Order: sequence, then structure tokens, then C-alpha cells
Amino acid sequence: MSKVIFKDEAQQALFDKQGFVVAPFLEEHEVAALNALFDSLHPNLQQNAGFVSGSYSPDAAYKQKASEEIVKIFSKHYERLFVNYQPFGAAFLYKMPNPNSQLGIHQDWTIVDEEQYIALNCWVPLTDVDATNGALAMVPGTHYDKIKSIRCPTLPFFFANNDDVMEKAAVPVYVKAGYVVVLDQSIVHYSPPNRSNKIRKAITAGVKSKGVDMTFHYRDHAVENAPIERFRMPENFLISFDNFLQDIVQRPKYGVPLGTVDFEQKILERNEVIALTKRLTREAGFESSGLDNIAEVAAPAATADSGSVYANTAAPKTEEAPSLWKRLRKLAGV
Ligand SMILES: O=C(O)CCC(=O)C(=O)O
Repeated sequence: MSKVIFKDEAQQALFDKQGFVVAPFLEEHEVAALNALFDSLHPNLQQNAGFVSGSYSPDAAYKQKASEEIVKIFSKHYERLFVNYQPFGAAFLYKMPNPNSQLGIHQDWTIVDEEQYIALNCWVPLTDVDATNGALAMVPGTHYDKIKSIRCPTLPFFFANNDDVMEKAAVPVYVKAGYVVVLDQSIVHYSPPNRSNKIRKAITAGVKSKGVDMTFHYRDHAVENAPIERFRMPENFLISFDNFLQDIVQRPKYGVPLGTVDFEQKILERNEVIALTKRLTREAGFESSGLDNIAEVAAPAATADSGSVYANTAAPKTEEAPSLWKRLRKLAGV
């Protein structure tokens, strides 16, 4: 059992401390080739689209082709950076110029047993990213080894209802096209809207510890105190949802049930979120000045969010349901 995945010891140490690292990755001609692939696969971009992930598409052939072509180009760079690893697919992510193209603050789903193994999100912009066009921003030190979590679409985050705290604490990374931000899938992150006048293209590509099972979790949000179930999933399940928004909140159709998980996600109070985030950020080697002026008692007013997208699912019953609905819609850019 090892969570070591970087060849370079200094990079591994920095990753362990921060939960992410940044590195030069693609060559110029590869950025050009991936831009061309993006353009050929997206001939009809909707000007009013917000944030779009290729994985939302119902088109299996499109998702498969994008993933294969990206991984083909990324492979030699993975080999340079990683040890004892296994790629598990990739997708394009883009933001049209649109004030509603923010991707809300979140942690990626738990897709390996993070007690023992690691799953990475290799995020590579195909456009230079800066303060104007939706650069990725991470809350340093909020990865699994520092704060344990199980994440899936039907579970709340530990910071539920305090997204504003996390957004203020998030550190944006401004990089040239072709750099990689390697983030632990468990780290808290988001990206602000693209306020430039050009599309922002990027890629998310997955890498995990070699040979370990892919997992997914589910809790029936319509049943009070329902247990968290764990499933073993096919390697390509992240790009296999037929109807993304509906399927991710249903019990998995083709996973192998592995039983229930003894884990209760503690939802922290606002003051706890602020104190914890300040501590983790500092321990990760960053200033926590983004949180200096945040009122420790002023939680934003809770808003009812009925979630019309989910008209066919049971009405939210649990405390966290409104934020779940809101989050899903934000993540899907609707
Ligand atoms: O591309 C973006 O703006 C956000 C990507 C992200 O948050 C993710 O891949 O989890």
C-alpha cells in the first residue's frame, strides 16, 4: 500500500503538503493538436453555455474518442511525472465567455479507497489562464490526508452552506496553456466565471494508483439516516453516464455492490469551517488572508432551492438537500 505517485520526491512532498502541484506538461505542438481536436469535436458551441464538461454529454462515442485521444497525448508526460500509476480517462472542460460560467466550489467524488490509495485530477488548460477567464483555484491543505471525507453526488460536503468561506480561501493558479495542475481529487476547488471575450478550454484527466478498483458511493437522500453504499465501478464509469444529471443521483445501475460504509460526514459549523480552513491553509504554506475579514458569525441566509431539474425525484427531505440540489445544478452549469 502506498500513496506515493510522483517520481520526484520534492514534488511528492509539496503535493502531500498542499494537495496540489503545478508543472510544465505539454509541448506546444501538443497544445495545438488538442485545440484542433477540441474544435473538431465541438463544431456547434452554444454562445450562452456556461461551464461545460464533456462528461455531461449523452454521446458515448464523443466521450470515448475525446478520452482516448487525450490520454494518447498525455501518456508520455504521465510517464515522466508518475510512478505506479494508471490513467483512467479524460474529458474536455470549457467555459464560454459568460458571467454564469462559474463552477461552484466542490471536491471531486471519492473514486478510490483514499485511506490507502490516491486519485488525481490532472487539469490542463489549452488557453493561458488568468484572473479574467476562469483559472482553477484550490483551498490548500484540504485534501483527504488532512480532512477525511467521502464524496458523491448525494452526500453533502463538510463545508456545506459555507461555500463563500471556501471561495475566499481558494488560491487561483495562473498558468500558461499546456501546464498541468495536478490536484488530489479530494481537495476543495472551484473556478470563477470566464469574463474574457474568448472561450476557455481545458482538460481534466484522471490518474490513480495502479491496479486499484474504481469506486462510487450512493446514499438514498429520500430515506432518513440511509447508509452510504459503496460500489465497484467499471474503469470508464465517469464518462459512461447516459443522462448525467439524472444518473449521478440514482443508485448506480452497473456497479458491483460492496456493502455499506461506516462513515458519517460531519458538517461543520461556520466558525469551525473558518478556523479549520485558516489552519489547513497555513499548514500548507499559504497565507489565510482571504479569510481575515470574514465575519465569523455571519452565515449567508439559507435559501430554499426546490431544484426543478429533479422534478422526477423525491422532494429533498434531509437538511443538506437544498445545497445538494443547488450544487448539482451549479456543477452542471444549469
Ligand atoms: O475546468 C474548470 O473550470 C473546473 C474543473 C474542475 O473543477 C474539475 O475538473 O473538478
